[in-house]
Amino acid sequence: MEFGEFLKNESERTGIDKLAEKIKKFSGKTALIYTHDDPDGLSAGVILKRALEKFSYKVIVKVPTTMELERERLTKDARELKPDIVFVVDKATMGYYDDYAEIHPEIVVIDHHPLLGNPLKKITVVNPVLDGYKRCSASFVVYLLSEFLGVASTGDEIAALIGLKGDWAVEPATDDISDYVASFYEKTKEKNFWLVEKISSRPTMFEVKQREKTTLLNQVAEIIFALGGGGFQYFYYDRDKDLADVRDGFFAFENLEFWISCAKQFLAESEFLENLKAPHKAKKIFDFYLNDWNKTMTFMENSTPAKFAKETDIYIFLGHDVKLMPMAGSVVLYQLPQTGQDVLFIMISQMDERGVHFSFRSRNGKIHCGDFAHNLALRLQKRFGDSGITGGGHPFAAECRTRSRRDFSEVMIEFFSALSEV
Ligand SMILES: [Mn+2]
Repeated sequence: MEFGEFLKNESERTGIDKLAEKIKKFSGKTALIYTHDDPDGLSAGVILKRALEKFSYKVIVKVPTTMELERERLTKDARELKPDIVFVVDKATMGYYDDYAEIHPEIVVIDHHPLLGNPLKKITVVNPVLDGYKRCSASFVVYLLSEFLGVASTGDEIAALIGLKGDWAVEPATDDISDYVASFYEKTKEKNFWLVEKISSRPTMFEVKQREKTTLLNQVAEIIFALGGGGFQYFYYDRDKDLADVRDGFFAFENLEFWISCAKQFLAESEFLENLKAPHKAKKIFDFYLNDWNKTMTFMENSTPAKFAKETDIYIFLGHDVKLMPMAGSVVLYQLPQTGQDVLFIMISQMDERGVHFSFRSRNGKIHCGDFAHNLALRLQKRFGDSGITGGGHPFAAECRTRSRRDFSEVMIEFFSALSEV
């Protein structure tokens, strides 16, 4: 199917056509955009802001450090900022968002996560995965909207790509492209080949199954990931006073928006960094990030084979306040020796007041990571009488967190009991 036909069908199916009408109707009004602080959310926010500005909107962008939009935050902002319309982008599709209709009459959720809770009836929702899962991104959904409105440019296409990369819906370095976005990818690949062409350069967090080739798109998505808090809202203001004002993903948003407004072709990631709005600060943050990344990768070389069960080599890594743990672990997972049919990598970070964080990564999911993490959380909840301890995920990746300081030896007793039962 050609992209044009895809756009027409999907706009009808997902309600992008109706949303476009609404956007035109509100021309010249004030919009408040809440977006997620990861590369996808940031890219989606940039595309949406650019589109609304073409219709003379005054646009306010907020990049909260929380995933879901909280009632209190919306209530306060609606009162103080008096927006005419509110967009909630890449921040999950939660059933309880429907109740926010009582806080503001015009709420629009644009998302690509499966619905959690009851279907939404009182607010506007555009989410292509509501009737079945598809690998895509919020940036892609907003890009479709921008195309439908007739205001998308090359910069918006590139922003859509950054979000798709950030959410692993496209893997240009290994030619793994989600079917759902294939017609768009084919179209944009011709135009922006320099961005998705395979190169031998610094491998990124996205080079998991191979480390020989990457693309400039992968490198850019990783830079935006680092500037946006590295998935864990970690901004390096505690290490450098120059970075004192970088407290959430808004810094990354502004820098990405600035670059997208010209979207000039570049030859290396260093050149991309130089062309951001605040290149000096951005470079500092990215250097801190790379330093943490390399340190963690080095620590993880000392992972220990712990057990062989269910045809799986199980390795353990234990460290103190480990930065970027699950991301680095996803790469290390493929470097650990495999003697059986599968490898499971369990990472443990003791984080003092912030508790103990377990990350699980599996190559083939023979031992279900999500079940292990969930079971561990239940054990820890029981031992400490704390329902705030959480754990879960899918077969290949899962997390478990105590979230507050707990006796480390007791946490480990529960962990090893759970492991011994595998
Ligand atoms: Mn996303």
